[in-house]
Amino acid sequence: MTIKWFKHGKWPRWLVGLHHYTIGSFILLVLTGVALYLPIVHTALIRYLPIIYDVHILLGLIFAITLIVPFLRILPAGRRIWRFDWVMPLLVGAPIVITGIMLWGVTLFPTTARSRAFTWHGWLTILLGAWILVHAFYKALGIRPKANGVAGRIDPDRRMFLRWTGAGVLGAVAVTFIDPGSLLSRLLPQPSGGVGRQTLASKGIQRFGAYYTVISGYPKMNLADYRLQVTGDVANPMTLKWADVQAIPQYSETKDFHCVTGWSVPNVRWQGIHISQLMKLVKPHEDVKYVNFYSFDGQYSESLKLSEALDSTVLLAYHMDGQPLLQEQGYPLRLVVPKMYGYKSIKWLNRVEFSAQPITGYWEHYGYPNEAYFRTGI
Ligand SMILES: Nc1nc2c(c(=O)[nH]1)N[C@H]1C(S)=C(S)[C@@H](COP(=O)(O)O)O[C@H]1N2
Ligand SMILES: [Mo]
Repeated sequence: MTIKWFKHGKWPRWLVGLHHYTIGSFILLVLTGVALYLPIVHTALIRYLPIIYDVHILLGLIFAITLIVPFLRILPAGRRIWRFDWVMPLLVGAPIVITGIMLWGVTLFPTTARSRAFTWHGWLTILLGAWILVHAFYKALGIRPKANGVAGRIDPDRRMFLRWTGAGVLGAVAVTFIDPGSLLSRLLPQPSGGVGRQTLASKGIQRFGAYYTVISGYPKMNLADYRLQVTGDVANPMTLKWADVQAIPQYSETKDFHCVTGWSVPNVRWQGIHISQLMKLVKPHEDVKYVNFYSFDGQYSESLKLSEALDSTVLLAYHMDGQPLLQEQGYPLRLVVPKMYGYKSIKWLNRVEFSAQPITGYWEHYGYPNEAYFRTGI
């Protein structure tokens, strides 16, 4: 009799269809998520990323609905289900959805909570993925656990649904706002020396979600060879050596950094110079409305309206958190536009052009908006 309960064919068609949809969409979510985040894949799929981003969010929202649907529909009475089949998607799926929504809602949540949400979004997905593999395995082998016990079968009802989903929601709030991860790492002994996490962290490496590049590798530059061209529609075009850049009075800004793909870094301290200081040197003509930026990686470019470029938070930065930029982060000079998504903050900057015309920036060419102020939504 118990075996009859477990037969697939006995489940209503809509529930079986939903089950297959959820599995398929989970796989797609993992693939699109990896494409957005993992630098190697990210670089390979560059031209498709804006669409991959939208697909990921759309699938995520549908995934959230598929988690809730069994609750809204009356579940067939007497169809017992293996307890973990019920618990895992709710307990782990709910915080994945919630952390995902936090990543999506850039301006709605504090950056510190969002940067933790990013970490947990990944780890919980790995956990759920691993469990789905285990699930697929025992299904394939036709293993039928005992009817009772922790791993036994139960009659799913709405109270359980609420309890497990609620636990997942609370869990999401706890890990993003209380951060047990850092408590844990303070209690655990820290690895000393070597190329351990600490060494990397002290270099600031762990602060950023990823070090992006659109070419293969990170371009290298000696300060002695470095030149910053300041050109365009100006009275007095100049080529600055590193010492000339250093001679310009330095400003400092502490701001959060947001990449459009979801990761954020709270309180990054940048030091560098303002674009208005370059303007004093080169004297742009009246008709200049845009500032265009070019990288010595030979590929990347960006463009800002003059008014945006003159915002007091915009810097050509050479220090981050008190240290010279890492090679991966744009050494020796990068643009920082804290009020816009990270793709505006062009690295390895070597040319600033004042112009009456904008250029189409690297990502803008692939469909990202020119005005990259933070937004929520597709
Ligand atoms: N030259 C260059 N600048 C770049 C990029 C790049 O690939 N090449 N990536 C941009 C994107 S999308 C982001 S989010 C930030 C990432 O900064 P980081 O590499 O210091 O983390 O740099 C921006 N500037
Ligand atoms: Mo980005």
